[in-house]
Amino acid sequence: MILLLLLLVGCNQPVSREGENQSATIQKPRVAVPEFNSDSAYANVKIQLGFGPRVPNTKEHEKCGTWLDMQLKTFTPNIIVQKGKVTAYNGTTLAFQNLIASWKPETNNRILLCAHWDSRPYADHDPDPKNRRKPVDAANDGASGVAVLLEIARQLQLKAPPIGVDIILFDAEDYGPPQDLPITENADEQWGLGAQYWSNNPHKEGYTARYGILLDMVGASKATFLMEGISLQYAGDIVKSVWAAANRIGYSSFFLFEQGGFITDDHLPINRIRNIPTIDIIHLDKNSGTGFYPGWHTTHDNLASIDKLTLKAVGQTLLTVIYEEK
Ligand code: AHN
Ligand code: ZN
Repeated sequence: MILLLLLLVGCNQPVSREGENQSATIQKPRVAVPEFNSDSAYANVKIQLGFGPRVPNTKEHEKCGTWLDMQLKTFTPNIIVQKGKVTAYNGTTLAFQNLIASWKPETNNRILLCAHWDSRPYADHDPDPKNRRKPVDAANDGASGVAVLLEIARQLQLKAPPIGVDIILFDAEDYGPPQDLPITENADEQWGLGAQYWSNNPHKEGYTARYGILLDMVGASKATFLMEGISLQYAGDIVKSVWAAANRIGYSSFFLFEQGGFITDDHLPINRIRNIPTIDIIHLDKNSGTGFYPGWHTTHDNLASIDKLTLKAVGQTLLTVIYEEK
């Protein structure tokens, strides 16, 4: 009798039509977003720097590549290591490896997160000319983005995301010509060699994603992320929604609603060749002289420039974007 009554009550519930609840509110649905652990991200920077500069064709680079592969394997069984050769601006053949880690590989509803893991062979913007052919520790320009993505990978293993996610660690981004050489007209093609290769030869035939987010120099103290030009051109709506998420959760001092310059970075081939709208979260600073974070391509890009607060701001923003997605 009680059961019958319950059934009747159940039947009397008004049937909600699709879209009805959403139209009543502009608030995002409240979903549980995991807490990004910035101590873990910081440790990921430190371990990468422990190998030494990760310049392609060196044993430091090789060892770090092996470590990254091992780390990713602890967070998902779906790993593809894409190995190959590319030719640098000076004719040097670089052996590269792009590391691709996937969650929910079966769904087409997916997003792409990426960063480069190689270090620049030359600190060509160092204030001291003696340092300008030394390799860069690349704590910020390389290791920081990878460190944030490794912590996100750990979180993705702890709690399955609502959508498919691919994390790609690109190699051979930063082997562009030193700035004291004359600029050539194919300058765009001399950077992001690993990302160019992947864009032409994705790890799965016909691979695509709804959108992509590239992290570059996301670890320095008091970083400012301006809205980068190529990102706005190809994926303006994604820039705006990511910046809105960051501001909503309290990171307005990092994510500024201000336009920055056009940067040749790994997102360029992903946008142009792969046609995936991809944004670059990159530390731009109009007062630094180079337009980038002040230690860019100098020997000062080392562990001392890394600040956990910045890693947290970027990592928590990305987790918010991922777990609020549907
Ligand atoms: C140019 O200097 C043309 N692009 C820089 C892209 C880059 C280097 N990002 C990090 N390191
Ligand atoms: Zn660089």
